[in-house]
Amino acid sequence: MKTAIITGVGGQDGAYLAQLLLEKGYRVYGTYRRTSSVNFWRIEELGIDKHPNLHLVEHDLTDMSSSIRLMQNVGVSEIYNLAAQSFVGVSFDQPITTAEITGVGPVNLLEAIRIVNPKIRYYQASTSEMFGLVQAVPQSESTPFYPRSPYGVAKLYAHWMTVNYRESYDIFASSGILFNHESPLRGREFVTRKITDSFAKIKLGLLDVLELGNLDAKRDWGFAKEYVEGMWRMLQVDEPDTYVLATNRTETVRDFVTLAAKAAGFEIEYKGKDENEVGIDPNTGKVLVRVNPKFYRPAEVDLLIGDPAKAKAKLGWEPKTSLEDLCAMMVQADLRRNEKGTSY
Ligand code: NDP
Ligand code: GDR
Repeated sequence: MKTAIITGVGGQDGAYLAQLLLEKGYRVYGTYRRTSSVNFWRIEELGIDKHPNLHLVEHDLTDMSSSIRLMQNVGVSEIYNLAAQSFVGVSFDQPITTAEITGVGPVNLLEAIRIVNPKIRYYQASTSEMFGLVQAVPQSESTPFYPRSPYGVAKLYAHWMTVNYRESYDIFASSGILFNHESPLRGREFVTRKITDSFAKIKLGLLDVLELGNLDAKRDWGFAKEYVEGMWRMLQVDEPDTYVLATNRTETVRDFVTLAAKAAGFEIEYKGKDENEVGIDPNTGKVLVRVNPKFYRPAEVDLLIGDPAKAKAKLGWEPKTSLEDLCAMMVQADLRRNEKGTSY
């Protein structure tokens, strides 16, 4: 039986990856950090929280001794490092915490692998945020990096350390540069889930208006469940490498708002510009969406669109779910949860 560690099993990707590895017959050690009220709603929604092969263990990415003990206690062949301070917006307010968790945290794991067992295969959750200010499109493995947030800078450090441990110590360390991927399990602070949850609430009379920041930002959004399959494939091939996972389609935040409104049964028309822009339901004249500059970031990543050709050629990985279907799936899940009064 293969054994894997997933750091950040309580997060969106951690939950889907745990489900995938359990289906493949793995024994999975999923790590979470101690907080005053630990919450496993995602693995509960997936129905895997009581799976006999899923073991939940406390571990903090910033504590290297905790990483060494984790690997000593568990005979493991693969580690998927998904834990991070992953919210770009917060990274501007907490740049040092973000550097410690998202930047240095992965090096704690890489060092622990070097010390405990250099044969362990390592996956690093890298990000399209490393591309930042547009240098070329579509972005691929060879596009130059220019991160635009403390989060992007921290991830870029971890990415290069992963490449360096691969080249310096012959460790099987792969880096997946994943573009935005969403799902009903996405955290509510991220824009897609904020939008789908808010339209569900507006529909049910639980919210008046949705306030957002920059509607012009363009993102390449895929379905998270398909992206974790790509992570797994990266550790099954003969050689460690770096791969982009993306859909090669980009849309604005405004486009996603329109799709979500439609999925919730609203029409929407936009009026005004920049911070005065509003989205109005033409049938009722009601303002459904309003721009609030408090959600703007000090620096923005304007355009992301990824080229997943290498992943397709070398891993046989391809995205399948359209943005329309993904958005509708998220709106339906949020309608169900809000009707039951159980929305996380
Ligand atoms: P989430 O924010 O949903 O999950 C991150 C997890 O990391 C949470 O369970 C969080 O726990 C945990 N965590 C945070 N800090 C620590 C710490 N110090 N020690 C241990 N665990 C910690 O992220 P996603 O699932 O969306 O993303 C997974 C990874 O992929 C992240 O590294 C993210 O940066 C990266 N990524 C994500 C993309 C996306 O579009 N989703 C795209 C590209 C990269 P807690 O709940 O306690 O905060
Ligand atoms: P991102 O995702 O920063 O791309 O990082 P997020 O959903 O937070 O923002 C996407 C875009 O939407 C704009 N935006 C808003 N964003 C939020 N969160 N809230 C708002 O109200 C709002 N209004 C407009 C943002 O300015 C941005 O342009 C995600 C995370 O999952 C990272 O961990 C991951 O690495 C990248 O995707 C790829």
